[in-house]
Amino acid sequence: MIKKILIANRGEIALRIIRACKELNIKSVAVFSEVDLQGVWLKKADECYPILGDPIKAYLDYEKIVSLAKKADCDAIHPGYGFLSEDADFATHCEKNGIIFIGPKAEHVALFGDKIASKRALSKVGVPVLPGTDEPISDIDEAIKIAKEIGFPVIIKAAFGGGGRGMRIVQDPKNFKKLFEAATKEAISFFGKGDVFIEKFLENPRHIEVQIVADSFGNVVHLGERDCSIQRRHQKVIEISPSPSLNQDVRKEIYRASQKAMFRLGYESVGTLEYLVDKDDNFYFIEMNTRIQVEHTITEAISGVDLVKRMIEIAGGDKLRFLQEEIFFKGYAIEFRINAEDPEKNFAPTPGKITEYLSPGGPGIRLDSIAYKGYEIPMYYDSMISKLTVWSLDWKGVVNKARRALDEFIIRGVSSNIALHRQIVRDEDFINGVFDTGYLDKKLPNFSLGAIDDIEQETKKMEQISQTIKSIKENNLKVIQ
Ligand code: MV4
Repeated sequence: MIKKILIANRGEIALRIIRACKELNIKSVAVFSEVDLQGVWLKKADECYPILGDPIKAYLDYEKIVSLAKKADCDAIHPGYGFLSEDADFATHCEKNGIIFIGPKAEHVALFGDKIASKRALSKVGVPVLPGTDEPISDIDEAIKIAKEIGFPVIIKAAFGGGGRGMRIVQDPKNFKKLFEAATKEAISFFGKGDVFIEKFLENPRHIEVQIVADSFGNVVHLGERDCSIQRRHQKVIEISPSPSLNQDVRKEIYRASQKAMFRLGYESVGTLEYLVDKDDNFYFIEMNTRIQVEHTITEAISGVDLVKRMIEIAGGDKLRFLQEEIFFKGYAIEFRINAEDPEKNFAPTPGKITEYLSPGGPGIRLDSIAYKGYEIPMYYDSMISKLTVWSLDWKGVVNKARRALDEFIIRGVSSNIALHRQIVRDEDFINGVFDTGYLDKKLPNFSLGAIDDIEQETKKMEQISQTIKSIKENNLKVIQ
């Protein structure tokens, strides 16, 4: 049994993991960089230790982190998402030092870090993948030959890539050489490895992912899918579960294929299979995430499963406490990522002090947030400061509730993407559940994203009220009490 966990992360996910620890009666240890002293999660952890020096390197310094875990008498480390969460060397380093890495086996972290190897492994156990090369390719003439066989357009992807880096779409064979070289160069500079592969390119697919939770006894359960099509520059903005546009037969098939594949591979922990879905509802596996994801909250909302708690128990050697037959999905959930950024300045991050803060609440609202009045958002990390998860019994209901919740949400001092979210939940296509990965780029020019004058409206309303009270008093009017 795990008794004490070090959290190798910061922000809302550190807080989320601390909350899970408390509910499991596990002690939590936070580590923090020089610029994170104001972090609200530090107040909630049982112990906190600083990692001095470069704020960016702090949460990546795994020798230091494992040494702190040992000194603080922790039996496990939770990596959260980002940072060290998908670093197989880190998982191995934990193991070597007698610390449990809360995640999959190091061999699976390594396997799924390689997109070519992932595709090969999943294809072998019956999951559909897009036509393309099943090995890295470096010979340009051969690459063009294969691209012609697949048929243009094709996409060149970095094997160890992410965030859209090292990726190039090729519409015309005459641009192939130039784009192939650019992809390889970018892959080397961002990921240290230049391996690339080629794949048939799908125009504006939907991005659907399946959540898996699996224990070390071979029990594999799926927890439904998330529609992550609403993205900007490969950053997810809104995620939805279940997908409002997926056909029920296809849904069943994508679950069955995912579950079977993870069983056959002996996968353990939480994990997500990412798929592209075309207009005819054909689905193709593209990559696997071996971490707890940002958007896990919507799966928790419709399934009732606490993914972080179950992930910790599985790492401690416990059996999964439910079977597939005991899981029932209820309603719809949407997650809105609230970022401190300026949509009018090309979404540039806006670090700085939050001067006013009012959070939404009420039935069906969940907030995973580190924001508070007075908090100074540091400039060194991701701009996401809050996640608003909204749940309701049906799609129309969840959209209405989201509109209400977003209207309640006030953050001042720094600009945020709340205005963007307010526009999306009023967009007819969104309301009708019609969106794919091309949605946001298409809609952005039509949205007005300036700071909303809700402060002006509020002031006007309050002035009116005090005017009314004044005139009642002046005229000595009787009012019904
Ligand atoms: C694709 C694709 C179309 N065809 N692969 C993969 C990682 C994710 N961040 C984007 N990915 C895509 N992979 C094939 N074979 C479309 C995307 C994609 C995308 C590509 C270019 C520009 C914007 C995009 C937005 C969402 C998805």
